[in-house]
Amino acid sequence: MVSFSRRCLFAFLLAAAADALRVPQACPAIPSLTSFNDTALPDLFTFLDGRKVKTLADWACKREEISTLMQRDELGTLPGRPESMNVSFSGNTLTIGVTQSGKNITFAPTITYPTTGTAPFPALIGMGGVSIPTPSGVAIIQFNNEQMAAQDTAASRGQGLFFNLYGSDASAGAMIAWAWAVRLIMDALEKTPEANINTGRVGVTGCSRNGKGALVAGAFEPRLVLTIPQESGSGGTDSWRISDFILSTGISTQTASEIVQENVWLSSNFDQFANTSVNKLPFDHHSLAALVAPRGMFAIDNLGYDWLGPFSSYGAMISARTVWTAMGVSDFMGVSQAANHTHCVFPSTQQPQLNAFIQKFLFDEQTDTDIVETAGNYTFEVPDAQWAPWSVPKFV
Ligand code: MCU
Repeated sequence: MVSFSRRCLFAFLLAAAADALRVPQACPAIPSLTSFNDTALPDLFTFLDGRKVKTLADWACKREEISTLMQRDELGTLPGRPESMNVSFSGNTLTIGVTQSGKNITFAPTITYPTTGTAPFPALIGMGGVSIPTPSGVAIIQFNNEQMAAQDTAASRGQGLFFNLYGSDASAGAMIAWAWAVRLIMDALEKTPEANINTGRVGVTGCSRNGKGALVAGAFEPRLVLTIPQESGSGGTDSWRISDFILSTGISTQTASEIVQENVWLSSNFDQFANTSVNKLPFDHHSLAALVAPRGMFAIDNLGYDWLGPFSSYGAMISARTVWTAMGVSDFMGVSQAANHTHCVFPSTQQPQLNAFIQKFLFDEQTDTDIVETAGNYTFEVPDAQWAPWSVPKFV
C-alpha cells in the first residue's frame, strides 16, 4: 500500500502504479461470461464473481480481469516480448530490430529534440504524429503506427510489420499491435541512454483514430506516465453502450456495429459482440481508460462532431475517473470537451489545461490538474441511475 503524500509526486506515482499493477497470486477466477448482459457500464468495483474491489491489491486483480477480457473479446492478444531485440541509435533515429520464430522486422521511430530544456528529455510518443502543440522542453518520438499495423479499411486486417512477425491470422487488432510496438520503443529507449530520453517521463498522444491507439497504448504500457487521447471517439474514449443509445435517438454516432465494418482497429473476436449486443461485454471503454490509473491521463474532446459521440466519451470518462478517485488522486485524470472546432486542430482554450498536465507529469511540477470541463450541456456523475448505478469506494 502506498502513501498518498504528494510531496514527491513521481515517487508516489511510480509506487502507486507499481502497486496497482502488482497482481497478487490469488485473484478471483474469471468466470464463464456467456450470460453477462448489462445495459449499464459494468461496475468497476465489482469482480465478475460478485466480490467487491476494496483495496489497491483488489484493483490489481480487477485490472487484470479487465485486461484479460478486453484482449480476448475486443482488442486481441498482446504478445509477450519477442525472442530478441536489437537497437541502434543514429541521426535521431532509433532503429529497432526484432526476431521471433525465425522472422525479423525492423522499425525506426524518429526523435525530434526540443531546442530548450535539459537532457535527458521528457518525451511524448506521437501515435502516427502529434496533433497537440509541441510542449517546450519535450522531445517528440514519431511512431509510424500504420507501418506496424495498417488501418486503411476493413481489408487492412492482418497487414503490417506486426503481422509479418506473428502471422496474418493473429487475433490482434491494429491498436493492440501498436501498443506492443510502444512497449518495444520503451524497451529500446531504456537500452539506449545516448538517445537522451528520460524513460520515467514519457507520455503518449494521438488524434482521432490515432487517439484510440494512444489510449490503448497508455492502458497497456505501464511505463507511460501520461496518456492524452484527442478526439478519439468510438473505439477510444467512447462507451460502446452509450454510443448505441445515442444512435438510437437519431444522432449519427459511430457505434460498434459500424466500426467493425469500417476498419481493423479491433480484433475480429469483437465482431460477435458488435453484431449482436455490446451489453454482453463485461467491460466498456470506461474500463479501458481505468487501466491507465493512477498514471496521468487527459482526455481531450471536441463537441463539434456527432460522429465522435461527445456525450458517450463524457459518460465513459467520468465513469473511468472513479478509479482515480478511489485511489485518492482524481486530479490525475482530466476531461476537457471544447466547443466545435476543426477536427484534430487543438483549440487555444485548452492550452492551459494541457500545460498543467504536461508540467505535472513530464516535469514533476505542482500544477492544478483537477479538470473536468465540457462545453456540452451534460450532467453525468457516478452513481448515474442509467449508466453507472454503482458506488465508488475509497481504497483502503
Ligand atoms: C474519430 O476517429 C475516426 C473515426 O472513428 C472514423 O469513423 C473516421 O472515418 O475517421 C476518424 C479519424 O480518424 O479521422 C482522422
